[in-house]
Amino acid sequence: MNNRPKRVAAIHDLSGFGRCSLSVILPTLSAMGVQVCPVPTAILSSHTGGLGEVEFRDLTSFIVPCLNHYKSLGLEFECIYSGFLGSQEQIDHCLEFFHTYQDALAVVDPVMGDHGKAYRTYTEAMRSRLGELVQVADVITPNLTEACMLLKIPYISQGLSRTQAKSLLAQLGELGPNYVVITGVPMASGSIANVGYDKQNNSYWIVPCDYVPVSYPGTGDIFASVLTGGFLTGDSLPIAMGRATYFVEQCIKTTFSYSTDTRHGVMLEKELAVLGNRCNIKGYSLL
Ligand code: PXL
Repeated sequence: MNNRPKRVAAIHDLSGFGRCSLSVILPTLSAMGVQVCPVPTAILSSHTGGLGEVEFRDLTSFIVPCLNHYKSLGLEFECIYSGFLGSQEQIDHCLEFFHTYQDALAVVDPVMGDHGKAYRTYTEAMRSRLGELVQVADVITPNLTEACMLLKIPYISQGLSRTQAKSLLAQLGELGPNYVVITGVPMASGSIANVGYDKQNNSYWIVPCDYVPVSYPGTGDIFASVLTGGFLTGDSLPIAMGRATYFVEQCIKTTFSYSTDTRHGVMLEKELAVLGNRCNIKGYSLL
């Protein structure tokens, strides 16, 4: 019997300042007892959300040689998890990773934008090719902006009915993945919720979030990481969603109480221990 921790290859950027991407993915998954092998797509001095001129080094030429090294070692991965990409070719390189490890859980966080707008470095060509990654994914975790981009529909700025939310989830499921979670969805009832779809079991789920009047970078990365860690340690979809929602909410509420500059991200350091308690799960219900 092999009882080693589950192993994830995490193909994301490394942003030095601002608490996003690999800077938060590594500690989050490690705290959940999952081994993370970072495959950096780019190195940045900070995230691109309003911190001025960012130093950016593209690592496109690194990804395939890194994969080849792992293949030569005969390394096994239980999950391949992709996120922020630095160039269009990196989509092909991620596809190579997913094709090499066919049995691994394929998690694609289709990082492209937020609040109805694309991130600065995401070109139109990159956005249109991201669908190829979604096709091979088992799990996708777009926010509402990214969900609309993937479906090639205008950003929905008014609250969604339950029927509309289900329809978006089902349409995203038709693109390929078995599990779809859309984060930060404003509902017509006035609440903000994370909504999910398990295609195989034809079940739709909703986890309402407590409203906090601020937004921090990196919370999508933390959410997707806790969701992934949950799946790898035996959670069902609604339990993984409840766990990820609870943890991100704790991070946001703690950080908000300090009135810090939102561009600095959430105080993950203060909350990581919470992940060790497997009972911390936000309530979920059928959508
Ligand atoms: O959290 C998403 C993300 C990842 N990587 C970089 C970013 C952002 C969001 O702003 O700028 C470099």
